[in-house]
Amino acid sequence: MKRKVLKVIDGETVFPPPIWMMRQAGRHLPEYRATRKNAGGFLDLCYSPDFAVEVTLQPIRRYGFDAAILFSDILVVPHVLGRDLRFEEGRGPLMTPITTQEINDLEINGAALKLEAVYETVRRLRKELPEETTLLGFCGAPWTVATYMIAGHGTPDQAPARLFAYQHPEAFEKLLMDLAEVSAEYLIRQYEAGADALQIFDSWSGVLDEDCFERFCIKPVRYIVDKVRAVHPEARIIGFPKGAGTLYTDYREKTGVNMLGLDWSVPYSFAKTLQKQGAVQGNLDPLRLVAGGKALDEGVDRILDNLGQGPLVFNLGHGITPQAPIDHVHQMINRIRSRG
Ligand code: 1CP
Repeated sequence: MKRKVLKVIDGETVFPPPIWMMRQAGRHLPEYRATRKNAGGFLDLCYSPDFAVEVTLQPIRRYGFDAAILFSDILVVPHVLGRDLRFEEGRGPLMTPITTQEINDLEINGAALKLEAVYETVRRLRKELPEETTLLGFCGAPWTVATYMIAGHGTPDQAPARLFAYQHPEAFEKLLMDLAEVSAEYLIRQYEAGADALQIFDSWSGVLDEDCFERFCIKPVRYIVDKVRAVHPEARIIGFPKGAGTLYTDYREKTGVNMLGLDWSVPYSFAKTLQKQGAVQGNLDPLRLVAGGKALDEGVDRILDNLGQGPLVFNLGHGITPQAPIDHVHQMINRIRSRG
């Protein structure tokens, strides 16, 4: 049996389209908040296969999505590279900003092996998930992960990382390629543990000029894709270069990802052009899910009307927000599935 999301990634049209939501396992679910309390800290959730399996399965049980995404975070990679990482309730991730000297001293050998708990989670998930549910592994793209390592926290436009890259080009390039190396090994191990496909989250690619987009986003992601495919030529990879605008076309062509995750600012006319070159995933504005009602129905219908006749995985254009009501998620799913 070939799972629906995998059919779409391979270029087939499946209608109604398979559905999952970025950040589906997380704070909009009361059962997630309860498990998080029991686990202690957020990293305890990520590194405990018992807890991580449980929270990965929660949205599948509740909504019957077509794909589950491994519960972890993109910042476990810098964490196993020795960077301190804290998650404070309501504040997001916090790290000590990395210096050029610390970049030069980074030791990448063996780092991916330290994420054995994640691979164990993937192995257990593949056994526990329904047969028809696709299991997605993931990592952050080097640029996006680097922005947090340099600023030490989330920022609206990643000014600290952009400035660092201009001022310390050599150290910055080393950081990106070190992250690419470890991330590739991390993805290979997730794949070997049973992930059906792999998503690379390039959430901050939209703040770069064209030249930096090429060097910081495309180049290291191309490196990861090549490295994974050198071992597993058939591996299916989803790229999500949020905010890439017209550079979405280059991103697929030059990195070699199989499917493109589209953010909600991508116009339908352009999305259709991208879909002629391969599968697309997206792209509902997450705030339509918060609003519900007509705003939600119209958003869903427009995506189905414009992209439903080609290879599409229905998703949000970015992660679900904690305040999105569960009823609205059901409304979205019912609307999509009733179009069959
Ligand atoms: O269902 C899922 O998607 C759960 C697994 C998952 C994934 C794929 C989590 C759990 N995080 C991520 C990816 C991730 N983490 C990204 C890429 C996707 C995106 O753009 O949303 C990014 C940028 C991060 C970094 C991060 N981790 C942030 C954003 C910080 C910022 O201000 O820019 C936050 C808030 C976290 C913590 C986190 N990660 C995941 C959850 C559920 C949470 C909330 C932690 C909590 O319980 O308090």
